[in-house]
Amino acid sequence: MSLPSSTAEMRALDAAHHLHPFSDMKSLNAEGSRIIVKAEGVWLTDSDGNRILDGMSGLWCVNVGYGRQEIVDAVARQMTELPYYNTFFKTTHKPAIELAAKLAELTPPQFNRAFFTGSGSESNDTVIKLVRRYFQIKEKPEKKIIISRRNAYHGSTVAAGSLGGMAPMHAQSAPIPDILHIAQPYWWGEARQGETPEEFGLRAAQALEAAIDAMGEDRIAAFIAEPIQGAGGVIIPPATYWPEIARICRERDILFISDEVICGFGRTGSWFGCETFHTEPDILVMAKGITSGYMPLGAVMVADRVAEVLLEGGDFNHGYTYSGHPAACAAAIANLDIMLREDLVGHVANDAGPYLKAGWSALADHPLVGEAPMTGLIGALELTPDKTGRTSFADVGKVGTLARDFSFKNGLVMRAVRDRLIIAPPLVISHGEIDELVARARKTLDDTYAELKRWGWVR
Ligand code: PXG
Repeated sequence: MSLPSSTAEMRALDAAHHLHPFSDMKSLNAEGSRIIVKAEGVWLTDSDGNRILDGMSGLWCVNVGYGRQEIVDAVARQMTELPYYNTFFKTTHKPAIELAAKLAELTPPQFNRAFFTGSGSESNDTVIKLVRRYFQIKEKPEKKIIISRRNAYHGSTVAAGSLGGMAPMHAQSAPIPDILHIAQPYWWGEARQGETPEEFGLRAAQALEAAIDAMGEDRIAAFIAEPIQGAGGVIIPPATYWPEIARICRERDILFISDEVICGFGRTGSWFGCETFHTEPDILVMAKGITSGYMPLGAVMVADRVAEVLLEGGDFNHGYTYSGHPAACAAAIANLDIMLREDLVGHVANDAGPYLKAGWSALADHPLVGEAPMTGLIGALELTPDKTGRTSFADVGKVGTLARDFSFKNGLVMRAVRDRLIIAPPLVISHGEIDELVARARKTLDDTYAELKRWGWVR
């Protein structure tokens, strides 16, 4: 069959045959999916010709923006020369060699070796095996528990979903053993009455120390965290959190894994989120921005002190058909060349980031907004019925969804997590586009507020 051209017919075909990720398919099919047909810069076009500002960089990944012919050409050249070869059985190829060396240059100095995967989930599955293998080789096989955090997102495979702290995922697929979840540093949602962000940040970090003591340091292999929890709602920790975590990781015999799938590649105004927050990880988890989403690719970077042990340990029995896929590596190389040439990290740190933050912070004066945090080009708006009291709406998630739908109508993609609106636009966003984004976000807040008044949910 060939694809019909009308939106209605395409929607019907999608509803009949396509199962979407993380979706209630019955209600989605009744409503019909939005069909995106093309994109350029920060702008999406749907099948009805609407232009929508992509405030989410696709799914937190299109860092260099859409329409980069240079990446397309690099992939096409690689596909012509060598579309596929594996990196098992004593072979390698030029794109994998070049990308691994490039990542060693761009990451903090302790990182010199990359293991390639096809996604962030595969990267985190790799990490679980890798840290357990590390302690096996060190003859401490009982050190295998990995500490993570509630509401963390580390992917969707059985193991990565277990590592994550998403209760609705665990409810549908029980987590694998030997993973422990501690508190998240979410001041708005979880601080005690009267507790300052600084006090709360310290308390949340010390939950790591308490967990290590409770389980016994001889059983803990690692702590994994996103520098800023993305899918959990853009939870930017209080300033006291990361220094205290860094102290604990330094003092204890555990590995620290920074999941940079969202925060990596410029998002927070440094190459990696760990640099923005001054932590010293042993392992970096990557995907998304590594290719700006043009091709699927993930990577795990291993610090020298870990790699040196692994290199002495014989076979590491792990790998994927598409580990270091040549076309995906070619996309990553071209993408990183663009980021370097255009100094997109500097652009986020010194120009687009501060400019968006100024406009975004001003939204905190809106009666619906409790807080409006932003670091680099990743931010959130906490929606609340009472901005003085850190209170939540009774039916959590309903207002967030309402606001997200208004946002789409207003030509801006924002995501809603519970009643928190989040954005992470392409790093190339211009001042004019930022003005447009902030204006559309404010209109979305006004529309949502007016509707909530009609419902009698706000005064
Ligand atoms: N780690 C982090 C921090 C992520 O955000 C993954 C790992 C897994 O990556 P893959 O490539 O396997 O999807 C992610 C992915 C959302 C959303 O709704 C977020 C992600 C994926 C899908 C949806 O915000 N993050």
